[in-house]
Amino acid sequence: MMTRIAVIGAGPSGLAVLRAFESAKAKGAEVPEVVCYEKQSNWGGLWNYTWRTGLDEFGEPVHGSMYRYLWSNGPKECLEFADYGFEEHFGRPIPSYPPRAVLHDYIAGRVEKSGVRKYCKFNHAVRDVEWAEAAQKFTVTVKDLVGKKRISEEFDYVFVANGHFSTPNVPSFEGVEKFLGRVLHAHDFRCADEFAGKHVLLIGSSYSAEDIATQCHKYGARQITFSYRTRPMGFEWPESFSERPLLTKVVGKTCHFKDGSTAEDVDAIIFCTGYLNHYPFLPDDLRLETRNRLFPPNLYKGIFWEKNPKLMYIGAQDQFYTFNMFDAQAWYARDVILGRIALPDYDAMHADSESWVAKEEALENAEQMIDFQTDYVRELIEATDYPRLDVDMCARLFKEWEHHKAEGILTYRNRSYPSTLTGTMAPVHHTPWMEALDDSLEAFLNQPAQQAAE
Ligand code: FAD
Ligand code: NA7
Repeated sequence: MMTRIAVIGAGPSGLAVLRAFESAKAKGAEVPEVVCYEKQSNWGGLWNYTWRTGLDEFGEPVHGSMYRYLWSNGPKECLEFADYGFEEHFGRPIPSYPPRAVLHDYIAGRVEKSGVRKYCKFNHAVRDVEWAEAAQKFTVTVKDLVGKKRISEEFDYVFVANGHFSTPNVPSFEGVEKFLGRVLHAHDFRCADEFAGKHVLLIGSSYSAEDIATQCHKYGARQITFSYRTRPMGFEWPESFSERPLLTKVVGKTCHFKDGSTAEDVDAIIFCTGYLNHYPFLPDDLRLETRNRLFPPNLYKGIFWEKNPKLMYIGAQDQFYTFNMFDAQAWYARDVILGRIALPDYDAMHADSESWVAKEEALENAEQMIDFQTDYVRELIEATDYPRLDVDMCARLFKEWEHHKAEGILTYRNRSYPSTLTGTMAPVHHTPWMEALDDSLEAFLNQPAQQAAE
């Protein structure tokens, strides 16, 4: 019987797996049958925007954590697919920080072109994965949400690609239950306009806090207060912003912080406290348990579940690199399945991943973290026929991006970077980010011809 592979999720990670096998097939390899189960009605993962929060039309937890007006928070040049550049997709160079719809169009364009939609079963939510040692098979049980039936099928390999920025991590704080305003997690944030004229408290000091706050400011929030657990972000914020240590209690509309200071008249509290790696369909002995980190333990090459490497995780780590790292992982895993790369035994795999974990634990700053993930991606790419990706140039651009953020948290998105594939410098966007209120694909691509050529 033909080897069968299940992929859970058709976000950028799951789609990387489909694309990897299709690429081998196009070069004449015999490839296994691949079935990709996706609980949403379309592909693109988080980039597939939904206005819904809470439960969806089928009573399933809403996957989407992205919001209106979301623009890429890193240069697109650092995530460019090595086998499908932005210039190829859009027919011309485009600016470096595209809004969500533009990136969704790019992700979809590549897979549409390679004809892999036929492998996707949309509106199918994976409920359970079981491993039978004797038969050496997985049984994957799925709910067909439209057909309203449960289906079980057998597979030789399973890819877990369900993303890990969807299930919110929500701590609690004294008095929050009596707060006289709106309380939500970043996962449920959709539209900054709601907070025009308001004083917003954001708990957390990472990407979500930074981006949701600057968005609220852009769309008219009156005042922004951040509350950090470990350290402040330290950007040069506009005057209406302040950073405070951790929230200790909420009394009415007043928030108290660890240093004894208070924020008055708070209208909304947004928990930007990150997400849980959540795999409710996996049994205890196959399930990764980790916080959000650059090298989760027990995953050989950041991919293979060491106790049963027929189960693979794509995109389970924290990410500087995204789309092209998922590709690098997918190509590597594909080559293991195709017998082109041999896995060592458990002890050797575990020793290898432990050495990465130890290196990760010694990292002290963002530049070191960028270099760490660059080395990781390089190691994967060098082992396969994934088209050449200049990871040293990616690392350089990531570091420039960090500097540009430090120079201006409201202006860094006005910057341009060269493509690592073609060397072409991205054109400057026609409107500075703070003034670009329309995030549609049409508005973004409506770049005056003369400016585009400059
Ligand atoms: P996801 O995109 O989360 O896709 C997972 C897919 O699995 C989804 O389609 C989901 O419906 C499906 N799924 C989940 N559970 C099941 C199930 N049980 N059965 C079937 N299907 C299931 N990255 C960048 O590069 N640039 C950015 O600017 C950027 N901004 C971000 C902003 C926000 C607010 C967030 C939350 C993330 C951002 N990211 C950004 C990171 C983002 O996680 C990656 O770009 C990318 O989407 C990860 O891809 P993925 O396929 O691993 O996960
Ligand atoms: P991250 O990057 O995982 O950051 C989570 C933040 O939440 C981080 O600042 C944490 O503080 C903070 N946190 C976590 N638990 C708590 C508690 N209990 N109290 C206070 N603060 C807490 O998640 P993000 O949502 O910002 O980013 C995830 C993705 O979304 C990313 O890829 C972006 O591009 C968008 P810490 O520093 O650990 O003390």
